[in-house]
Amino acid sequence: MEIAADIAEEVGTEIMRLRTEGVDVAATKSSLTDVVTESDRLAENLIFERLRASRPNDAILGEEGTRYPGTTEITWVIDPIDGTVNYLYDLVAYCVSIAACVNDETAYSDGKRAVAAAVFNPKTNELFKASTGNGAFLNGDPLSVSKETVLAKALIGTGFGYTAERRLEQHRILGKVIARVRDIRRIGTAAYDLCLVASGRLDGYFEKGIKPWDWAAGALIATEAGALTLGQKEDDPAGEDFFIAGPPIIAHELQALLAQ
Ligand code: LIP
Repeated sequence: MEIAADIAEEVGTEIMRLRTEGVDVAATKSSLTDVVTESDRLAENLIFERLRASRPNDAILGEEGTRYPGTTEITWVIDPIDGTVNYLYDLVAYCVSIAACVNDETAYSDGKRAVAAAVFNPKTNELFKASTGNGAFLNGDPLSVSKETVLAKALIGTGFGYTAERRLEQHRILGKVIARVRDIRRIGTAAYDLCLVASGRLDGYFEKGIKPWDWAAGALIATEAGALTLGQKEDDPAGEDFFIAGPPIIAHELQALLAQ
């Protein structure tokens, strides 16, 4: 956890410095709006170097293409900048997300589960971290999820994908949810959304189509703060198809609503 926290803080500080020098789109991925900047690539390379120095035999999986095989049971799952579009527009939420994961087919749809993690938002100087069974923390203070139990009073975070087809489906789903909750927040980074659930500053979160590097660290931080993570149907693991997180009652109420 301290390795993840130290690297996340160093790299987050560096990408914020780079942002002041101006940022350009280096490439696009799944669509014209699914962008990657030179900072994304630099940040992933820096995280890779730091992890290779600290944990030379672990595997590393990164959003921007790192696929480094290891010989231990640990795979580091990293998102160098979660909230890339927010970073491009210099908006207030973008994070470095770093998780040390073990294989666990019962956990999430990618068959991995974080055992130690850190998410750092340099714009707000918020360092979230957790390790299995030891709780979740924000800048050293312990975190716990919201005590809200009524869905109609719940502030719910969500997000949208990068293709028009996926967005139309998400718009349809959102139309069912928005009338049944207090309000919706679309902050633009799943890792931060999950940390806000851990902090009780969102009462719940759902999204369709996020990737393992988006959820790996934030999911551990949220569950160590008392959140439940669920898939769309009762026995589905949370993951790319559907990711729901919140205090147990809200998570189950969201799942029931989304299952409709
Ligand atoms: C982002 C996710 C967010 C989603 C965005 C985007 P990225 O990840 O964290 O939840 O709604 O569309 O996928 O691409 O900024 O690393």
